[in-house]
Amino acid sequence: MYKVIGNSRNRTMRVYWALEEMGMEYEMVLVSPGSKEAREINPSGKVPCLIAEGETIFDSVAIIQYLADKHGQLTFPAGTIERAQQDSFTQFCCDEVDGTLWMAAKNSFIHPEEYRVPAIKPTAKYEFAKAMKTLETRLGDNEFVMGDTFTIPDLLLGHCSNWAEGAKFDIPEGKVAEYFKRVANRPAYQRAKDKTGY
Ligand SMILES: N[C@@H](CCC(=O)N[C@@H](CS)C(=O)NCC(=O)O)C(=O)O
Repeated sequence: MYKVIGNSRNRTMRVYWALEEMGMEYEMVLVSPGSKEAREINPSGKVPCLIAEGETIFDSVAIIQYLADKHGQLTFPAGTIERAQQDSFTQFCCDEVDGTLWMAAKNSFIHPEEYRVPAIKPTAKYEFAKAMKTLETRLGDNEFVMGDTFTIPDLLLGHCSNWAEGAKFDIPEGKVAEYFKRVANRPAYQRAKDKTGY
């Protein structure tokens, strides 16, 4: 059975959600980010980690794309044009959405106080707003970023939208807000939240 290292208050939720989408069993090994226990598994102390087939994988995107490829769900096959387009949305999410939220978080409460630059927050909000405009254009009238099919970047963007709301970033009304609602209402996300007490 898969072992998921981390807890639901961070990017580990992406792994729980992906496993719920795929109907897989998993064991939750509750470990806090940056803790001694996390460092014993991942030298950086970061979560999530996944233990699969006796090996450890770090990084939420690597983990959920591995699961998707392995089980042939939530993804287009490697080597197809659709997969390249799907991966482009994944990179967009990592660079422009997750990266921006993470920059704001690091400078609000993650870094030691003397290394924080709280004045970065307006810049982060500006970058986030730009990313939301790009998302609106790229999404168009599609249900999900790849059309009718829910894939890995939808899950990542859905997770980031929840993070953004918590961090008081503005989600533009209209297509983007409706898309985020659609993604967040997926039963698998609700199950992951219920199971992990989020
Ligand atoms: N790109 C990585 C980022 C992992 C990451 O930064 N995780 C945070 C929690 S969401 C963490 O463990 N932080 C602890 C630390 O940076 O010491 C991923 O997607 O898994």
